[in-house]
Amino acid sequence: MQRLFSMLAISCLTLFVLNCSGGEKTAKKPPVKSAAKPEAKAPIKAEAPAEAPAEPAGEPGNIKVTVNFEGTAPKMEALNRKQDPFCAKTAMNSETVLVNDNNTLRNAVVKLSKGVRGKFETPKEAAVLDQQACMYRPRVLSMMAGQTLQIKNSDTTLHNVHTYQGEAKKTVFNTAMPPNAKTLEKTFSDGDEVITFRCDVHPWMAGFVYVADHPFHGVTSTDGTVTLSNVPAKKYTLETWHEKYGFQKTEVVVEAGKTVEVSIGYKADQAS
Ligand SMILES: [Cu+2]
Repeated sequence: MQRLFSMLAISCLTLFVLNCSGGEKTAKKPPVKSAAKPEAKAPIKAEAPAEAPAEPAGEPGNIKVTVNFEGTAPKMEALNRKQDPFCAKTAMNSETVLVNDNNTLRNAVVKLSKGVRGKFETPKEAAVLDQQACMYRPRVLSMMAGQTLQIKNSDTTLHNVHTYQGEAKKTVFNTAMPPNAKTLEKTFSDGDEVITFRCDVHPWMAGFVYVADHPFHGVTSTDGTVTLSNVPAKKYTLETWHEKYGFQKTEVVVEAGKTVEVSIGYKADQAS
């Protein structure tokens, strides 16, 4: 996580915001992310976002976000999984950077920045993170603070789920999951955080859970897009996060009943 935050200071990128109503491409300034270190946070901090006063807002609209990737994707090397005969049965490559055929970036979190106010219901259905063939599936997911996360182990080998929060890599929980372990259920009450999942048995295993304090978030998949739906009409800061390339942000204005299209680009050479 420290590496990710340090990258914020050096990221100097060009964002292109494409507004479908105007059809204009406007070069924007590089994303402004404070170089100051974020304040240390307690692992679980109840901010009670649901209690915040609702802001007046018009009819909702939608934001369709495309996360583009410019340049040559780094080669994802084969993982050395020989240490565990169960894992070694399945060949896997690193998945740190997955670029789709349409030059979009997979596994990027897309979200409205912290501070979206309103009464938002916490989803009743659980988010699910599985350990399959000694990989986290999905590798990246987003969920809401207060929502249940079910953590499963579908493998017939021992994993341990070691989670970290924030720059200081503070452990949130660390739980062994042997074969046939009971599903672990966790909730996170601290919104706008990325929780990193690692396994101390298998050092290549990595997963990332973004915890939002509102429902306007998602993760890019094989088409590199996320649509944030039913967003109250007004101006927002939209942020993306990727495990290697870090944060980017831009401004977006949601108009009632319309879908605004936004493109955010990462460059292959921007990572340290
Ligand atoms: Cu493991």
